[in-house]
Amino acid sequence: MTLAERVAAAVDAAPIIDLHTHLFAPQFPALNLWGVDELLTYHYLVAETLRAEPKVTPEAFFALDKKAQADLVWASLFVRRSPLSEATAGVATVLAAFGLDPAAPDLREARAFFAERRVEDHLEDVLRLSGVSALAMTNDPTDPVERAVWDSGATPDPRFYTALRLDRLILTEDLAPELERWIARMRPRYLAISVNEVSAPPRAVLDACRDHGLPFAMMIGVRRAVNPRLGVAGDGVSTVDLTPLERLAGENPDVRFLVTTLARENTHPLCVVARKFANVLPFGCWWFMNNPSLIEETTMMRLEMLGPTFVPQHSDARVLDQLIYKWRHARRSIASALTRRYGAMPVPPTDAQIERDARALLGGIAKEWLGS
Ligand code: REL
Ligand code: ZN
Repeated sequence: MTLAERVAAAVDAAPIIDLHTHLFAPQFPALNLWGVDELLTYHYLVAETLRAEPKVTPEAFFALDKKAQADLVWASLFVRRSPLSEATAGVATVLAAFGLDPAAPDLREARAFFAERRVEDHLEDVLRLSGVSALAMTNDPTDPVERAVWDSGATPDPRFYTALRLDRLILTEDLAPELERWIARMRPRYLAISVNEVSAPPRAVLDACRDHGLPFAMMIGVRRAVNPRLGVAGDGVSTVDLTPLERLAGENPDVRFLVTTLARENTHPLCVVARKFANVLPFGCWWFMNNPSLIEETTMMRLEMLGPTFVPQHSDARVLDQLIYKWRHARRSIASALTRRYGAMPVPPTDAQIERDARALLGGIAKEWLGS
């Protein structure tokens, strides 16, 4: 076997812990998205369709029911054009993984296939096909649908880790008791927030992380609603100053920070911050960075600057089936970056070394940070 083949085999075999998704355990049935219509109405594809079809206004698109939206996306991005973007290529990968034709003229065959699946079997198949052993949800107690499930006393499938999302909860006036209450109820693996610029979170958040030994995840550089007509597809990006992150990490050495940035330009400064502060863990190539070329480039940079002490990817999946493509594509990029770095070593790595590194990067480091 060539070095590239040995590395690819080790990366494919390593169990994945997916640090950030928008998926839900089966105990949250109303929030579970899966199947071809959900795949095609993913907001990445909505943005691409509205760009390809300028005569369709966002308002007209959103007025259609889900099936009609999916038909339009399919006709526009898969039939009239080739699925070259990462989001379209992803759908093709998923369909092919289930033995469906990614070049079909319409969605009849795919819909019939998904209509016959039982959701319980489908979950097991997707986890197996994607190599994911555990994944973090995004849990927001201010969402009434999600909240009702927590209030009903349900306990999520243990493969679905909880992550307490603070984007909205943080606006609560008396935050500390709310945090205590939801940490006790959800038993989250970490607290998380998405922000445009970095600023110190409220004291109550850092105290809660410290007291409960939980990491604080910051997802940095999103500019919400730059085109509000696109709804959830209308968010943008900005490059941000990471100096406040240095301060935060330096002043709180007993708090661990999981950090991902949305702008390509922030990837390098984040590596430098992580070199200075061991309590900062770069994780994943977020959203607009989740493209094979950028994952490979970013993973190379992180390997060169940090060695195997980071988490190369999280899927951010919103639709269960996306785990298959997001991880198959990411694994190829990660394997390719690793092969190049091993190729630069004067002595070729042993199989045991490759396996050790792949397992650490795909799941081991995440497990250490989140507890098993
Ligand atoms: O967690 C987030 O804030 C983002 O990942 C999401 O808001 C975003 O819409 C997501 O679907 C991107 O992949
Ligand atoms: Zn997300």
